Amino acid sequence: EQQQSLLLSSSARFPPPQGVRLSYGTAGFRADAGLLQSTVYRVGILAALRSLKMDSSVIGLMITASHNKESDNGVKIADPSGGMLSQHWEPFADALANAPSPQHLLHLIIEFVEKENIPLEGVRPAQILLGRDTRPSGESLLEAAKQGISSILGAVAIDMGIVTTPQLHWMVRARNKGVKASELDYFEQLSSSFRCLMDLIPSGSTFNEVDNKLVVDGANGVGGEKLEVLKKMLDGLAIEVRNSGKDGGVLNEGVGADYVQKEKVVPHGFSSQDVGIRCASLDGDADRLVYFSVPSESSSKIDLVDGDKILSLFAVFIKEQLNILNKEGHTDVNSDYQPRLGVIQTAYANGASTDYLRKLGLEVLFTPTGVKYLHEKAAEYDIGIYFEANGHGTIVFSESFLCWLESRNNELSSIVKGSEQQKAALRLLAVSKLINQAVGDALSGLLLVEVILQHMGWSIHRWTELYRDLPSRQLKVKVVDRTAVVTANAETVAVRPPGIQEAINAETAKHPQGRSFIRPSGTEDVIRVYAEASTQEAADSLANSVAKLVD
Ligand code: 16G
Ligand code: ZN
Repeated sequence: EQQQSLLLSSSARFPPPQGVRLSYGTAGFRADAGLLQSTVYRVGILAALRSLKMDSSVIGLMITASHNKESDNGVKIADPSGGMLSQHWEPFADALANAPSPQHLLHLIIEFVEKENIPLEGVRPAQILLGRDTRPSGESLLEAAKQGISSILGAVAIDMGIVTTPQLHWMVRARNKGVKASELDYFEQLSSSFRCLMDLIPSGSTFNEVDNKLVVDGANGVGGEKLEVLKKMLDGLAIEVRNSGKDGGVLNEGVGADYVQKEKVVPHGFSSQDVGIRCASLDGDADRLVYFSVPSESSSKIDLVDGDKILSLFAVFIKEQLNILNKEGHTDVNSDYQPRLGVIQTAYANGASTDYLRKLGLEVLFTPTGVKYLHEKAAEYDIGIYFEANGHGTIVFSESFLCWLESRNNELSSIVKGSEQQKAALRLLAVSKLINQAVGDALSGLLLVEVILQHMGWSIHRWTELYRDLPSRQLKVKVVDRTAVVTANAETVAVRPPGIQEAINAETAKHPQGRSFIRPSGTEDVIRVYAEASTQEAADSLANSVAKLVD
């Protein structure tokens, strides 16, 4: 009774915008910030209900539009594990966001609470951690989220302030595991596991001191400012942050991982002075990371090191540690456990990366685009490494493997302390602490890249040369109804409209090493086209002819 009148009165203050239909897409709701007050308010309600449903575990609510332009904003939910909101709740999120009136909203909530058996009384209060990126609109949207949360009786909102998306996911996960979860705890975990990996670098490593410098493009967002803090806690790595947002640059404008990866040109703040230097770029909420270098003084082109190559670097390192660990030697009961290592990519992965990974003997799987699909697949392995070409990815370790690794480490240290095998075990344990287990995290990914390069003694050039990317082209085609395209097999095949896949196949067959696919975007009203082939001209021409088929 009291609950119902509270919901009615408070939702009346957040009328939904007229004539727009929002959908909880691949990465939550995203739109022009001016349209989002009511949506964020309602997601606040949803977060509180989700917490109650999950035995009052902590839920995360993040206000960000990632790499979108500054005037956009968005909101998404982190589940108790720190992962994405269960897909099974997405239709409810859509319905809530689009309910036309307070009465409709209330009705939806009552119905859903009943259907999902959500306990509203006699349980611990719902708890929600709130975070936002640096967008100016974040402040008032945060207020709307708080109002939504407090319209569920007893629900508690804890504001973490301006944080990266992965920081908030990490904090949610940590809190639910009962460990300390402040920003300082996050920084301490990253810096101490980084130090541990640095201390375990083989003494013969040929890493060149001049290679020691890293320049990072912070996209004028939250990542740069956090990295400024984190870098002071690190030894053995010199980081210069540019585009930290303090020098007047605009968020994501000519800067950031999305720009660098799509345009393949130097971001603002970088120039021919940086030839040969190892550079990295974060996106607006620091959940994507790409590397690049400037090959020559005469052009603004870059050599891009994308998510596929970061994945490959991680895979090589992890595989090396597993090999050391499994070396014949001491025969004891525990040593014959064979951890399952899986690598997860999407159709956007450059074909050359997939070939390379398979030649290393790795099991490579594909899922549709979107972190929720990749993460879920990766979690089926003892060690699952996933990356999107755009730079979002991480390594997830199973609990059972980590337990086995702990006990293996103890055994090994009682046989010969400091053996190569024990070091490999320690390295894997440190990686599991350094790399964000909840979601892709540019800051933790960056530290892992850095320590692996030092471990291998590799320059960025050596890393780039692991394999050579096939030339590729991405296009988008504006369409009236993007749902007309339906895909299957991890988006590699278009099953609708009828006949289109045959036509794509016919175009593809004209080009050596050709590959092409189309898919409806999850974030924009467009059909995306991807093509790769043995030359840039061929990739461009293939993309163009496939785009014509869509039009
Ligand atoms: C979102 C996804 C990203 C995906 C992109 C594709 C998350 C956290 N983010 O940004 O993984 O690559 O959408 O966008 O899942 P598109 O559907 O418009 O191509
Ligand atoms: Zn992002």
